[in-house]
Amino acid sequence: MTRVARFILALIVGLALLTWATSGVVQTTAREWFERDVNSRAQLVLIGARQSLADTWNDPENLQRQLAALARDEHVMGAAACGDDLSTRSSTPGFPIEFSCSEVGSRVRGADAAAGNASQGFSEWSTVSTLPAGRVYVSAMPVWSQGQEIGFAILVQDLSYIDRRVSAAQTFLIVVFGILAIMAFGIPLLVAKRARSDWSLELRRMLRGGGKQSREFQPILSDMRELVGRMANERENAPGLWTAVRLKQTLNRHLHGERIVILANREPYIHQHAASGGVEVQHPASGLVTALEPIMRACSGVWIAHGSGNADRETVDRNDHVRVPPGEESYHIRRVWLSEEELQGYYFGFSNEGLWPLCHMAHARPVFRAEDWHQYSIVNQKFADAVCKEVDSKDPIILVQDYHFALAPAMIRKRLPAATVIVFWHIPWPNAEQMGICPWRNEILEGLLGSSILGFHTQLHCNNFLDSVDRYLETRRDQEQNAVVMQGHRTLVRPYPIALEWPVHWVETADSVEDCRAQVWRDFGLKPDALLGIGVDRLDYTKGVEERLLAVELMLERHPEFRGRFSFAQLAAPSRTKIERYRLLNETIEQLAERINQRFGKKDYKPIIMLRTHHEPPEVFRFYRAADLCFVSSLHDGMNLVAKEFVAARTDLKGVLVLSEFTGAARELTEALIVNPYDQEECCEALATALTMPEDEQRDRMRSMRSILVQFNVYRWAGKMLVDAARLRNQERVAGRIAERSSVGAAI
Ligand code: ADQ
Repeated sequence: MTRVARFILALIVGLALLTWATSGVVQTTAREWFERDVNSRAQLVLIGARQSLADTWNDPENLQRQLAALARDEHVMGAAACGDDLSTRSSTPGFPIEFSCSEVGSRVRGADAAAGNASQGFSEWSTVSTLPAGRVYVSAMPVWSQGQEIGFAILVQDLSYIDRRVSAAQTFLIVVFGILAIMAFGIPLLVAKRARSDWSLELRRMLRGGGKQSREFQPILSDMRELVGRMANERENAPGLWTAVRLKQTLNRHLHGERIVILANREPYIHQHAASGGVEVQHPASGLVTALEPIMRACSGVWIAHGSGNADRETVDRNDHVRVPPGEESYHIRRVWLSEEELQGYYFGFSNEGLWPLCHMAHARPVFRAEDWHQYSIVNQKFADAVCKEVDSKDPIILVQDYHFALAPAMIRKRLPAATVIVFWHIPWPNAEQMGICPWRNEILEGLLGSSILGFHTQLHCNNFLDSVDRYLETRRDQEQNAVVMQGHRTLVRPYPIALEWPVHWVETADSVEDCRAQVWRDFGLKPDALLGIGVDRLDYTKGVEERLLAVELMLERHPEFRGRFSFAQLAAPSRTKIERYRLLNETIEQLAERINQRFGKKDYKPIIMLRTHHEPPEVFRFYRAADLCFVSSLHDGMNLVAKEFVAARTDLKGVLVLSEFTGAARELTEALIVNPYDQEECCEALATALTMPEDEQRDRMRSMRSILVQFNVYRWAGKMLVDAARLRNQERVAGRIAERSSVGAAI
């Protein structure tokens, strides 16, 4: 029983007892009062009538009339006149026979004797008696004539009306108590209900941030805020799955629906003139785009990028905006146009012939040209200006992507000092010695230190960056926070290993594994018992494609059982073809593939299937799902998303990943066959092991790697980074307010 029910029951029992006790008292008291009243009335009546009775005592007709006059009162049942010999001289009709003159006379005389009167006369007497019709009050009084007692008169009064009145009074009392009980419960209940609803309305209004905050709510409000904050923090750090919805909710809490601004060289959708006429949309082969596009779809905002497609200008509005993804249109791209000269110096020159080989240990010598550096600076400023135009507050959150924009963070900070700039460096960061060879190393480091947060894939890359700063700049290092403080501005340096969306929508929409396999087998004329390995890359020397093909060649040499059975399909998206080193790579790869095909190929068997063209994601995923193994042999790679995509594609838990130890991915996907791509023997054996691996083992390894991808997905990656940025901005806002107040205080 609830506490309230117990309280109500106790109250009802209490009130019932009180009503019962009160009604008893009321009954007794009322009855006494009424009877006393009847007694006095009887006396008055008899005293008043005594003389007239005496005068008509011997005149029976008049005596009868006198008695009838006495009985006219509605409560008098009858009256009688009795002689001194106790005979009835006269009585009204219907006088109760129970009170005959002889009966009452003995009592009247007896009363006189009992009163100690020695005479045999009559005295006053009264009693209450019960007749079948109800209770009556009987009173008698002597009658004198000329000083002589001549008899007595009897008056019988009806008392039943008293009982009726007493019972009516009792009923009234119970009704009054009932009404009181209802009011006693009802009114407080109504008042409490009203107060509670007013209270909760007021509280809700305040929690939503409206209304005046009354003092009585302060303690509860601060408790609630603390609780809500704690719960939200727990949810953000909870081990549960990060999804697009969770990311959106987290960002809404921290960024209150603000737009996200991304600055990246590559746009996620490129408009190209199709050979058949018209315009087609292309999804570029880029790890950066693969990772960031799901974030934009989830959160919306603007992606600022170089408009590189030959139909890009035709598809933008007058602000150079185009809404994407086609059909979904959840965010927009702002295209920035670059001249040939700018593109040559900034993109092909300094970014890809300077910084790219500088940051990757792939033994390609970086080329640093002053003109390239000049264009790099100009273009960084151009993009920084575009960012400042697109933001809609003075302290926006801006995500700057990759090595193309090392100078932009400081340029943005100069124009928007309160902006929170997150830079994510998608490629490795070299050690301090290597960094030292760049003639503009200081400018690059200072440019990056304009950011609020600088993210890398691994802790090793963070350490390399911090070492470079220590070596070349005058800064202060905050060891505890892993931050660098330069001229009062702090930059946090953190690892945020990049990941894939989960589930990957290309996998969700793909055909079954069996169908993918059947399609690939049909397209390339593979025998039913054939085994297929794949490599998927932009054609870049850091990806170790040469080393990969050499390992396949060695494997076919060492393991003749795979000749005629094993084919390796290399999907190679042409990349940076304007650069000599990339053109050379194209030729080398082509020649190498030809040589292996000549050496081991037959009329109906081609060991290397070279697919040197861009493939749209559905096609790439068809290969992932069809293959027996995927070989990622990067010589140095920030993360490498191909490795993760292959694992994500294998919903059947089959297939083996052979992965270079020099990728960031190798730190997470430890159940892959990890190899040193420079070690041809090791790679050759790993390929053979992969092709003979029992299905049970394949499943165990796949299951374990997939569990990592589910948890550490791109929503978590973005969520962690953006929440860190939002917290940092909050701290800076508070610090700004404190500084403002203390400067006002000092001025006073
Ligand atoms: P990338 O060097 O571009 O990325 P990677 O991470 O492997 O390398 O991503 C390549 C992407 O392009 C994948 O999504 C893949 O499917 C796609 N792709 C590759 N070849 C393709 C082809 N032939 N046709 C079509 N699509 C193809 C940089 C860094 C990486 C880092 C990412 C993300 O160099 O180390 O993992 O950024 O931060």
